[in-house]
Amino acid sequence: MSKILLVAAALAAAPAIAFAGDAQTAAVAPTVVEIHNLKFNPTTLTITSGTKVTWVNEDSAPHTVTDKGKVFRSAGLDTKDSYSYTFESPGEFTYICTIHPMMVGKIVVKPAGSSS
Ligand SMILES: [Cu+2]
Repeated sequence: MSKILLVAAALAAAPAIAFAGDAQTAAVAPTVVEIHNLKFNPTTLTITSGTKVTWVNEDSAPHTVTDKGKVFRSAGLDTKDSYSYTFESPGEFTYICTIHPMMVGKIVVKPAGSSS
């Protein structure tokens, strides 16, 4: 039985328990949110504080990245335009595209070094 299979089985068995302990160090969180087909991908991105997130518009339509709490806000992004924001403080940030308000995304910022 390989270690990888055991880890995968453990993760599948407990998806609600966020990466406790050493499991977190092995995973490199993506810090790019693609905007494609009128969706933010990933829709919810979990990072640690101090992480810079970059949104890239892969659609032909223009989009914005607009925090509902007004912490961050992009200009209009045309195709292939990008916008970056560095999250210094923990919290949950729900954002939308103001041009297509049904587009909703979320950034969850955990305290840095909170794994132990
Ligand atoms: Cu949009």
